[in-house]
Amino acid sequence: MTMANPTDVVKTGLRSLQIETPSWAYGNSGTRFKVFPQQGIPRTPFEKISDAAQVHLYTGTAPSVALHIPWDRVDDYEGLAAYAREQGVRIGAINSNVFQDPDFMLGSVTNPEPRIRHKAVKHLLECVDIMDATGSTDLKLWFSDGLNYPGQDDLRDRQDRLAEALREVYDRLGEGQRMLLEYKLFEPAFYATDVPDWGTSYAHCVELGPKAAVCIDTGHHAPGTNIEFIVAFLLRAGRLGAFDFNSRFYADDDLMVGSADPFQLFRIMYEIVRADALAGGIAFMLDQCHNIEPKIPAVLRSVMNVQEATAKALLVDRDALRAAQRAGDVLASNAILMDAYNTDVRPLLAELRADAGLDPDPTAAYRRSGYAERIIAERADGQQAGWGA
Ligand code: PSV
Ligand code: MN
Ligand code: MN
Repeated sequence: MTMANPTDVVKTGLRSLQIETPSWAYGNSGTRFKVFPQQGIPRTPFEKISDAAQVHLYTGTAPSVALHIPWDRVDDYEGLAAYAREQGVRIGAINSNVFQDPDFMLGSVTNPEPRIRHKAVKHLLECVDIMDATGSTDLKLWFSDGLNYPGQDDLRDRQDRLAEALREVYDRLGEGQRMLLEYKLFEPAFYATDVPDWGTSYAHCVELGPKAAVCIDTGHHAPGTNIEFIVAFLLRAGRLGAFDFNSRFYADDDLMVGSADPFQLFRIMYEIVRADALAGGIAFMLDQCHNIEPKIPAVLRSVMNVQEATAKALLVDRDALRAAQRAGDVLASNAILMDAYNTDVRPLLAELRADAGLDPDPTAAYRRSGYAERIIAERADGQQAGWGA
């Protein structure tokens, strides 16, 4: 039997890869110390979509944009979805926000007070209404709920309240709609978080039913966590629903994916390729904020970083690897993986873009287009929309 041409394997795989960009990546953002305002920042959700469309225009790989409610609240969601289509993209996951209203200081869906829990669930149900209006299939849930001090509240009761709230929202999901439950080890709660790890998320998803799946945010783990193990486990269990890609040096840094540890990103993408899951219902999203770098070029870079890691993962000679693994040949197995990782895939990606009628260098093409200058001039007045609004 002849082996398929590796270049064809990579190109076919990459053509099926789609990366969703987040509306909040295009707005001003910062740390708890400072938000650095930039020029040309979108003033409305429509302008965020227009910026996201630029990323798709030059990469051909980012056809959807995630919304965050209430940051992206509009009167007419059907109109927003129609505008997205006109721009050549679509609305992706609807991200809920039950972490900024002061009522949620002691928790949202796990709050000891029923009135507050009801308010949180009402917001989540509103997000499903927005999915109906926009045609989005994914509801993304991240809860900041947790405790700062031992004894502050009952750990087990909070799990019961969480399960009850999730059930109410899950039962409201329509045909083809999913719930993606994100976990995070710590922050803003420091002693205990109500959904701290993939195991907790997974257990709730299994209890809920097949429309619930885990979202892995790559920045939400303890240092040194083997994320590709989590990926492999959840894929095997059929419960990996989505990624929130970003990079971290310390905690939830939300830096450009593939910038801090490209090797980790390769290892993650290898598990995806190994499971033939590149085009199989996993939402590959970015969850990033570009505080000190220009937004659209940073998102372009991020999309290209995921493409490069995926190309390298697709280059792994899986037959040879399996044979070496079965033979117990430790060094050969490792070498096969590293050979793929150490390949310069940039020429191949340039070729792939040229095949698709795109500029081989998306960043240069974007720079030449004059879009950046145009939005700086057009958006000189008005308030920026978005982050923390
Ligand atoms: C907070 O940690 C967070 O970064 C989560 O990762 C969410 O996905 C994101 O905010 C948007 O709500
Ligand atoms: Mn996230
Ligand atoms: Mn985060």
